[in-house]
This record gives sequence, structure tokens and C-alpha cells, in this order.
Amino acid sequence: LPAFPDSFNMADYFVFANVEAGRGGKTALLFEDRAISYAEVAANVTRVAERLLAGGLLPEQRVLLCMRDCPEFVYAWFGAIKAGAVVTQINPMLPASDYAYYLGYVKPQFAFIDETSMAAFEAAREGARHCQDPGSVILVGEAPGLPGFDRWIAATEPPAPPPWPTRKDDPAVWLFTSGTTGQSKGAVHCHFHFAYNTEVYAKRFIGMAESDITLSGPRLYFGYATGTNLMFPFAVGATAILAREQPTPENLFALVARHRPTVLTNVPTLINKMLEAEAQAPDLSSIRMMWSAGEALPRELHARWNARFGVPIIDGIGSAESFHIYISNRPGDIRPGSLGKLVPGYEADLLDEASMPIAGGEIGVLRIRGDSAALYYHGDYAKSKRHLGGGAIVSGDLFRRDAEGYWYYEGRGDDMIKSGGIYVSPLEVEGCLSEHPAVLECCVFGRADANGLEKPVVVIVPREAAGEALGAEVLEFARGRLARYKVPHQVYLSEVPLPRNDRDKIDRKKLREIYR
Ligand code: 3SK
Repeated sequence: LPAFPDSFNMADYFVFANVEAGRGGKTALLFEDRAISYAEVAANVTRVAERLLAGGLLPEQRVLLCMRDCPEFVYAWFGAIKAGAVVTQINPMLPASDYAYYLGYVKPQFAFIDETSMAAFEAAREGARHCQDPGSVILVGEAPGLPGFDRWIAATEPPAPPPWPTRKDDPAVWLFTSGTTGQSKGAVHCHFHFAYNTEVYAKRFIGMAESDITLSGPRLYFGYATGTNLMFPFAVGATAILAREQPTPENLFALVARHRPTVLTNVPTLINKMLEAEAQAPDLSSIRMMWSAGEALPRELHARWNARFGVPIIDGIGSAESFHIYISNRPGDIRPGSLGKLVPGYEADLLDEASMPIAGGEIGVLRIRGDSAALYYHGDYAKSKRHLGGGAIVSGDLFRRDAEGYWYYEGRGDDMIKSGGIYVSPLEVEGCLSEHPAVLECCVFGRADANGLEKPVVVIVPREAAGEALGAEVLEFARGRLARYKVPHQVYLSEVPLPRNDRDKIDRKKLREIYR
């Protein structure tokens, strides 16, 4: 297993190592019409670290990033790390109430924002205790009253003290769990966690190469993309494409045509949108693999993608708690419907309701161990005790493993439906209903019937406007394919897309509230 020296800063591992290895002239980032070299990235990372330290930043204080994808995101991210700070990163498109929560929870010493997040962030700052000093909020762009990034980074006064010599076990990043209400928690990670997963997953298991050019639908604030579109390419001296715009099929197709990426990071929702888009036969032939994670990839969607584009989908599962993916398909070993195999470097077992290991092909709660497991959730002892500790994560996700060692996701424990005394996985029912040609997307959850007994119900977004008859037709379809107790008792047709959280995962909690 990879080991790291006690004195370790991950900015050295991901950024400065490239310059030391003679790759200073190689393109690290492609952004708009610029190609930015590793030497330029390293110089800007150094400057950000100096400016933060000159501004009074102390080791392990938090720096908050709330901006769209751009080179400044990268400079601020690694600059804060190099300076010995702890990076926290959030979606730049949230309302002020969410930023008020994050300001109070993170208590950042500095924040980097951009024109997208500025109005809501400034509104939240009015009632906050942190980030009140002039100069503690740096704006990528220009606006009166806030230091613009370009002028801030170019300043030379006051002089900066040397960066703090971090240790591998020092806290480096909080990755936020997917909260749907803004109450997400920071899973605390130390410096070497990121290098560990990068070594065992990105380099050894996936085979990321210096020749790779990466592009991502999900944005960098989501740990999934921080890995696949920043850390993984940087760890091998590859090139990452960044774009400020929101990811749409049209934007992605245009970036693929322009830069010819070899690796695309994606999520099922966007994969579906790419298939639905009107675009004239986009040429995806440069892409050697496309990641899918973040939520379950329906088998039917996988098949439609294969038939249309043929780019191999690498479906895997990771989490904020593990930093990144620990069970995955891999190039040359893809089993549709499965999440693939356990990444060597991680250990996994399945637990029953009494937390005892189970054997065979039974469904159980996954316990994963590995050296990228979060230490704890900041400010939440009870949640930390429940889910984290001693290098292990027990997230509440349900899995099954077959005799050949392939893993299958069965949903979250608290999403399981007990129908007729038997557990029903909503994912299995959704997978089946998605195969009906009129179903664009659907979500299955449990709801008490008139007798107080839990039964599956489904909300369906039809591909085209549909009459009530579609409900009955879909149920007939399900009856021919599923055991009786798994067939939904009620179908709701929705004209609007299913609600999603800020990382594009279906918000089951909100749906349950709507269809109470
Ligand atoms: O949250 C997730 O779904 C995820 C997936 C892959 C890698 C990292 C993360 C946080």
C-alpha cells in the first residue's frame, strides 16, 4: 500500500511535483482560449499561499471556496493547502440562507467568491460573524468594495511568512455530505487521504495517464469532480479542461469538439440529457472512458448510452466520507448494472441489522475501510460515532456482492421499503420502470396505505406529455417483470423534472413530502 512521509503537503504532491519532474512547460489547464502550464499554476499557487499568510492566515484555519470552475479555483484551492489552511468548497449557486449556514458552520478566515455567488454571499455576510474584515473575501471578477483576485494576488505588501510545514495527518479539506436542506456536514480529511485514493484508484486501478485530457460535467466544488478533473489529472501530469458555464449537453459537446478530451466525468442525469439532446451526431471518439457516479446508473440508461455512443462507462461509488471512489468498474472490466469490484487498497464487508458480518449474496449495509476514510464530521459527535471511526465508514448504503466479486448498489438503508413484510429496493423497481419507453425518469419510495401499511409508490416524469392511461400501462409493464409485492400501488405523473439536490442527486426526501 502507498505510504507517505510524515512531512507532507498535498499541494507538493499534486502541483509542485510536476515542476520538479520537468513538466513545468506541460499544459495543466485548458480554459477558454488559454493553455496554462504547470509552471504557471505552481507560481499562482505560491502567490495565493503568500497572500493568505501575509493577510494573517494561521495553520488549520478554514478557507471557503464558493465559485464556478476556473483557473482561480485551482490557485485558491492549492494555495490555501500550501499555506497550511483547511479548504472547504461549496456550490456557487445557492441562496443566501445556505451561505449563512456555511459561514456559521465553517467560520472561514478567508473566502473566495465570484460574480455568480457574490449577491447571495454578501447578503449572508451581513448577518455573519466571520469574513467581516476588509480583505477577507476575494472576488474573482470586479466589484466595488471587494478585492479583485487579480490585484489581490499581484500585491507584494505586506511580506508573507513562510508556509506552515504541514504533516500528512494534518487536516486539509472538509468535504460536505450531500445535504438537501443546507445542513450538510463537513467530513474532515487530512493531506494524505487524497494522495492515497489517487494512488490506489486513479493510478493503479483506472490507469490515468500523462496523455489524458479530462473534462467534467459535475463542477469542481463536488468532491467527485475535484478528484477526477483536478487531482487525478494533476497527479499524473495530464491536462484538465475547465469551463465556467453550467454543464449542458450542448456545452459539453462543444468542449469535446474543441479540446478532444480522453476522459469524461459524468452523472446519470446528465448522461440522460446528453442522450435526449437534439445535437447532430456529436463526435465523442476521443473519449476512452466516461465516469458515472453520484447516483445509481440505471441499466437501461447504460444500454442506451452504449447503443448510441459506445464510450465505455466506468460506473463507481464514492462519497464525501471516503473522498473518492472505492468500488468501481474499470477499463476492460465493465459489468453493466454492477458497480464493479472493490478497489485494492480498500476492505469491505456487509453487515446485518445487528451489525454482524453477513456472507453469501445477501443484501447488507456496507462497511468500508481504507486510508482515505474521513476522521469525523466537524461539530457532530453523534453522527461521527454512528458512521465513522478507526479508518472505517458505515454509511448506511445497502449492497450485495456476487460470487465473482462484483458489487451491486441496493439503495440507502433508510430508503428501503418494507412491503408485505419483505424489503423492496426502490432502485430495482426504478430500474425496471425506466425500461418502459415512455418513462424519462422516475422515483420510487414507500408510503403508508389506508391501513397504515407501507407500500411502494412511484412518481414518473414521462418522456412526452402523457394521459392518465400511462399510469395503468406502466403498472401492467411492472407486473410482467417484478414480484407482486414490488409493484407500486400508486403512480403519479409529473410534468416537471424530479427535484434534485445541489449535486444533482434525486431529492427523495422532498418527493416524499410533496406526495405525502
Ligand atoms: O458523493 C458522491 O456520490 C461521490 C461519488 C464519487 C466520488 C466522490 C463522491 C463525493
